[in-house]
Amino acid sequence: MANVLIVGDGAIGLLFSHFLSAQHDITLLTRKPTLTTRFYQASNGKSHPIKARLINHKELGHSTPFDLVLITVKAFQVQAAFKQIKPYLNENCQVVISHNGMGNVDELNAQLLNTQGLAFLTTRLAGFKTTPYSVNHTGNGESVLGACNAAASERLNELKQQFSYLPHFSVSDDIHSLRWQKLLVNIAINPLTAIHNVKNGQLRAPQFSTRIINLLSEACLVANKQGVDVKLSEALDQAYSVMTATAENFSSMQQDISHNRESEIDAICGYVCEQGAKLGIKTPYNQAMLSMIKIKS
Ligand code: KPL
Repeated sequence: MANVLIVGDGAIGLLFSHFLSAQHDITLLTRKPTLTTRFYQASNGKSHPIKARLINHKELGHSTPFDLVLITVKAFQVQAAFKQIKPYLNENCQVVISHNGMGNVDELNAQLLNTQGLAFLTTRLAGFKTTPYSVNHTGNGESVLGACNAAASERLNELKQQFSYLPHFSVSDDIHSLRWQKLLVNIAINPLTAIHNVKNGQLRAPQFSTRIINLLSEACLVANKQGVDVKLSEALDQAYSVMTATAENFSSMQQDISHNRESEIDAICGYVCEQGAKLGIKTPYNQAMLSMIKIKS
């Protein structure tokens, strides 16, 4: 049993807290002033209290140093969250990040001791908040964890055990490629659903196909130049199957923009533009999405 800190009580933070609490001591760090019990509701409608100790940043100092920290906040919130928790990690702590989009790995590695691990967890576990304090669990997609530094690679088996209560969980020795695969899906779906205010399934209409092909062509060129083996045809297949599987859902970016929240566009199209500029690849379609979403948020 590990002493686990989960940072962020969004839908994914609550789902991870629920599953990992079957095996570990969970402390859940929230920015909300209310520290009462959070709830997990299964798809069959049964609701259970989540076995976690709720704290806010003022109580961090009263905790025993954590063995495992799972950061579930959005890409642009990770650095600030890490700064808050850094003093409370034990010297062999494993830090795991899980968010849409790329980035954060180099910045975190530069701040960790070489005995502290860094790993990334991609997940297709799905849920939504029915109240600020409860999550409804809607889907059990795969979750895959991979090491992002040597200390995590060396202890990948231990991490595998620690996350074994997550549904459909596995580990990978090439998490960078898996992150790219998820990124390509996000590039095809998230900005267009936010700009046109449509559900994921509506993007299958022919009017969107040229833009989706152009966005993914640019991104695949960047990925290939980085040494990641992805093909445009596979990226398109994957994006259209996610549109079908989640046809009735609004993407996270559509929800962020329609609720006037900051979006993850910098970690999605922004990452492709930034890498494209470094690698000498033009990315006008991703740049257009980046600019349009920035204007809206
Ligand atoms: O990850 C997603 C999101 O909404 O952020 C999906 C559903 C896969 C769409 O890109």
